[in-house]
Amino acid sequence: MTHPDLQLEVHDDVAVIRLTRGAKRNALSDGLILALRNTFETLPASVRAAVIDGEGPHFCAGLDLSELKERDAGQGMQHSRMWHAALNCVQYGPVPVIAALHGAVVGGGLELASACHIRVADASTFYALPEGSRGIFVGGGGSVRIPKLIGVARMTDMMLTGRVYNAEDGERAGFAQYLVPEGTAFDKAFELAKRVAQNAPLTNYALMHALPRIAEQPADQGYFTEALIAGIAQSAPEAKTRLRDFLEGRAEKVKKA
Ligand code: 1HE
Repeated sequence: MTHPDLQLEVHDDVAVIRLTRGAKRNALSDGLILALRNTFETLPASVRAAVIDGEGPHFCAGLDLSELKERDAGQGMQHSRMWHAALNCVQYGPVPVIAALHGAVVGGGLELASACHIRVADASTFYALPEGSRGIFVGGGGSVRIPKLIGVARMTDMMLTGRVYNAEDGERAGFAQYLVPEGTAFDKAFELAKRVAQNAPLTNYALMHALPRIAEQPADQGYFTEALIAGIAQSAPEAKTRLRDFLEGRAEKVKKA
C-alpha cells in the first residue's frame, strides 16, 4: 500500500521509513497510520533493521486533529484499536526500529516513537502530551508504553499540566537512549541500524519479542521463558559460528567505553 505521506527506501539491509507530511508537521491521518502498518507488515525479507524519521522541522505532531470528527464511544474505541494494531506492527514487527527524533515529538508522535526499540534525539527535540489540554486521552498505546520509559508519575504530570520536556531533560527522563547535536539524529540512527543489522536475526527477534514479554511476567515465569529463548538462540548455527569466531580470535572484543 503506497501513501503520498510515507516513503520507504531500502539501503541494503536497512529500511528507511520517512513521514513526508512536513507541511502538516507529519500529523498522522488514519490513512497514514494504515500505511505505516502495511509498510511494517510487508518489509522486504532482506531488511534487518529500520529507521523511522520525519520530514521537515518536526518528527511528528501526533494525531491529525482535522480528522477528529464526532465519533461515538464505539467508534472512538475502534479508532484507538486501529492505532494499537499499527504500532504493534512497529514494536512486534520483523526488525528492530530506530526512531530519529527532532523538533516536536508530541501526542501520537510520542506514542509512535515509544513503539520503536531505540530513540535517537537531536538537540531540537521536545516531548509533550497535549491530549490533556485537548480534552482527550492517549489512544495509541501511550498509557502502556510511555510509563515504561519515564514512569507513571512523569506521564501524569505531562498530561495534567501540559509540561514539555526539552531534549536534554527528555534524555535524562528516559525518552531517548541517545542525544546528539541538532541535525544529526538521522545519521546516528542509520549508523546504529547498520550495527543492529549485523546481529544474529534470532538475537534481535528475542530482544524484540521475548524481552518485553519476559519483563511483564512474574519472575518465576520470566526465568523459564528466558531459559527457553536462550536455548533456542544458542542452538542456531549462526550462534555457533560466532562463538567459534571469538574463541579462535577472529571476533571483536568488548572495548572499554
Ligand atoms: C496539524 C497538526 C495536527 C500541526 N493535526 N494538523 N497534537 C497536537 O496537539 C499538536 C498540535 N500541533 C502543534 O502544537 C504545532 O503544530 C507544532 C508544535 C507540532 C508545530 O508548530 P509549528 O509552528 O512549527 O507549525 P504550525 O504552524 O502549528 O503547523 C503547520 C501546519 O500543520 C498547520 O496547518 P496550516 O494548514 O495552517 O499550514 C497546522 O494546523 C498543521 N498541524 N499539527 C492536524 N496534530 C491515537 S491518539 C493520539 C492523540 C494525539 O496525538 S493528540 C495530540 C495532537
